[in-house]
Formats: sequence, C-alpha cells, structure tokens
Amino acid sequence: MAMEDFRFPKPLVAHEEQLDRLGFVVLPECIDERLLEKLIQKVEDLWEREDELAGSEFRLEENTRRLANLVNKSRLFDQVVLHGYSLALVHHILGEFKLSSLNARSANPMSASGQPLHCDGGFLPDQQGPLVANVVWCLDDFNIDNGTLRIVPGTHLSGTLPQGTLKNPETTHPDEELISAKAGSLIVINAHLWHSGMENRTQHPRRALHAYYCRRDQPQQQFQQRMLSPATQQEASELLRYILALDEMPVDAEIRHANSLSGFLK
Ligand SMILES: O=C(O)CCC(=O)C(=O)O
Repeated sequence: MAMEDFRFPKPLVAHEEQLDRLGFVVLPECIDERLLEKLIQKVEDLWEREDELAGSEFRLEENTRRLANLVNKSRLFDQVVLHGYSLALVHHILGEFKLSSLNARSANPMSASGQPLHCDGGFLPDQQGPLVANVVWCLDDFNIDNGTLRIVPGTHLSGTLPQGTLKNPETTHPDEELISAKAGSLIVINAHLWHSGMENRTQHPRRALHAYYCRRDQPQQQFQQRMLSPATQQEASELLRYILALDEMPVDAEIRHANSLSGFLK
C-alpha cells in the first residue's frame, strides 16, 4: 500500500487556504452524537481503570488527566485516526504522513490547566516543510471559560519557537485567538503553529483527543510497532497498518527510542 492508494475526500479550497495562511481550521459537526458518547464513555473508563498510571506511556501534566497509546486500547479509536476528511487536510499539510500518537487530554475543572505557547514536539519545519500536524477532537464544547485552545495565527510560518522568542510564553499574546468550537468539532492544526490549552474556570472537565501525525520520514512520538500488542497489530486493517507504519523499516530515532518529545512537558 502507498499514499497514492488512498481515496481521501477532496478538501475544500477554503480549508486548504486557511491552513496555509493561518495554520488551523475548525470543522464543526464531524463526530456524530452516538460516536461522541461512546468516545467519552471509553476515555472515562480508561481514566478510571488506569488511575494514576493514566498517560504514563508518554507524559503526565499537572491539572489535567491524560491518556496515551490509545490505538492499542480500543478498536473504537480506529475511526479517529482514520477519519477521512481530517486525513485529507493532514495530507495537505504534510504530504506523505503516518500517525505519531493518539492521546487524550482533559483540563481539570477549576484548575490552572493553562499551558505555555508551544509548537508540538518543539519542532521547527525543515527544508522539506512541516513535520507535524494535530487533529484535536473536541469531546466537550471548547469555550473561553473552560480551557479552550489559543492559537497565534500565522506563526507556523515564523520559523521560530515561542520559547526562544517570547519573554513569557505563558502570558497573553497580543495576536492570540481563543478558539470556540462545539463538542463534536475537529480542530486541524499545522502543529508548528504556536498554541496552548488554557485554564479551565468551570466545574466540568474539558476533554479532547489528540490525533497527532508526522511526516512519513519522521519518528513517531509513540513507536507503534513497539507499543501495540501483537493482538492489536494482527487485527489492524490494511489501511490502519499503513497509517501506523506497522510494516515499515523504523526510522533511526524510533529504534533508539529517542523520539518521545513534547513541546513543553518534561
Ligand atoms: O487544549 C488541548 O487539548 C491541546 C493542548 C496541547 O496543545 C497539548 O497538549 O500539546
């Protein structure tokens, strides 16, 4: 199988142009109600079951609950990482790509869950272009009170990282925008865009899935050939195997386990 074999839906030119220029696009009403309910139930079950180990395959973050390595934990997540329209936009950003990781993040109620502005993985694009893209699945509404995502439009083109440029990446940026999106929306971002989750000032968690993709020549954040159980690998469809790069020679950093990078978490 190769990338040309995919029959992605053709993205709207307006979406491609917005991604090119601003670095993000919000897609409302992408997750139907039944799937949304099932995804919420599944992540809540996993948080209960994994307890204090939840998220530990990657990193823990104060004032949040996290989960990692989700493709290994339920077949329900196949349709998240294989969502056709979001993959078409990821392809527009990255060209040939693969899944880097599928994680969940929930900003805790009434907590200092705000993050510093960052670029995912702490990466800058290289000579071939962007290395990473993220599709945020909104399991709850994202609004100014509950820890939505803030972005600084156009900064994916700046060739700089917020940590190297700003005195304090935690504080308000003059050009920042706070995204407003209903539960069931997807937010596709060129992950070189400066962005961060905000503080949750409500009584309810603000939950999201992060389907994170990297260019196909780049190391996965969570090396799927090592992290998926033999049973999960055996059950995977041909398409899923391709998106997870299960049948490919690992890149060097994947073999050396030197790839598990965050934009700001230690
Ligand atoms: O608000 C979110 O869920 C996105 C947070 C984020 O950018 C990250 O965890 O890297």
